[in-house]
Amino acid sequence: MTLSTAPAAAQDLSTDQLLEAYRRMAKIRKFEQRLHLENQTGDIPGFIHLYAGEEATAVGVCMNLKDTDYIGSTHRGHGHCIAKGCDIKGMMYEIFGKQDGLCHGKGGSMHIADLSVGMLGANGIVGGAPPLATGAALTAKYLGNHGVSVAFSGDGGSNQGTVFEAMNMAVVLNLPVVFVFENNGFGEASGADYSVGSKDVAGRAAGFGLPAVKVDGTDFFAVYEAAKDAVALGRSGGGPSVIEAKNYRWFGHFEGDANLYRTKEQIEEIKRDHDPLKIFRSKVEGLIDMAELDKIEQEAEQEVDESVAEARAAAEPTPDQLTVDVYKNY
Ligand SMILES: Cc1ncc(C[n+]2csc(CCOP(=O)(O)OP(=O)(O)O)c2C)c(N)n1
Repeated sequence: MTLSTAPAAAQDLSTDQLLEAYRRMAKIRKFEQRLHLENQTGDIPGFIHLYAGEEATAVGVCMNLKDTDYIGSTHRGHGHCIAKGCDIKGMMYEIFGKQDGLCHGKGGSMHIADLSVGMLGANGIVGGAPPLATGAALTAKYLGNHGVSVAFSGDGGSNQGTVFEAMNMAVVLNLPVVFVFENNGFGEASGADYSVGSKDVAGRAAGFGLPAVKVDGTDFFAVYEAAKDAVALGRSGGGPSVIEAKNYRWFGHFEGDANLYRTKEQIEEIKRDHDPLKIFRSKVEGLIDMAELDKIEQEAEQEVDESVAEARAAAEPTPDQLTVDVYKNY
């Protein structure tokens, strides 16, 4: 593919930014593939929900954000964390419940947070992110700092009352928040075509007076373009908006899910035809040397290897550390 036929966003982004986007997607993929194996050893406390297959959505959105912007995430939050800049080692320590984890081993996979990069937290409460991100957007508006926040939710999460309330309040107060719905087709084992009454997640936005777009969530460039517009709208005082990103999850709902609601062939087809990393490669052909992308994947794998080895060997929280930071001190 030549420069002239590359997606508009590929020309908008510098080579360094394109490489960074691929680096974040490759880190997510390697991190999740490795966790799939590590979980089988029984050494990871609690549940994990893997994000592999959805990389282009988190990275396409977060490449438009600064550290001072906030995101709220879901139970499937590792990809959002990595896309927003969380340290992989700090995350791996956290998932293994170690004292040097990003939340000192007390959050685990579903509660990783790092305010230093604007990550408000993964969230075990489905529909938990929209109220939090709306609150962060209210803070940004009040401070007048041009900050924007993003709420990630799934198609299942889109049915929650918390989401409706947050969208309504965001419109009423004209807040700089982007509601991103990752429609991977399932909430646990229930198809979105069953559980979303209107069958149209983005279509609900109109009922709240919100502009909305639907994008191919496996195409980094499609997501990047949509998020660029939505973030610019919020930053310039234009208010909230909605993005529905259609994507696919490669693994089960949680690690341990027997995946009985889809066939092996369907999962193979998803991996073959809807791989965000392969799609990215096809779109930057002629712009970027594929060997550079191979190298990025090797480096990501090495970083993940090291993080697992270190996390396994690291110390657990001591009993006195367990009671610190549990409640806010006023
Ligand atoms: C308030 C609440 N209700 C139900 C659950 C149980 N639960 C956990 S994940 C999930 C499905 C979420 O589906 P979706 O929002 O589509 O996200 P996905 O898992 O597909 O990423 C449900 C119902 C929960 N954690 N919180």
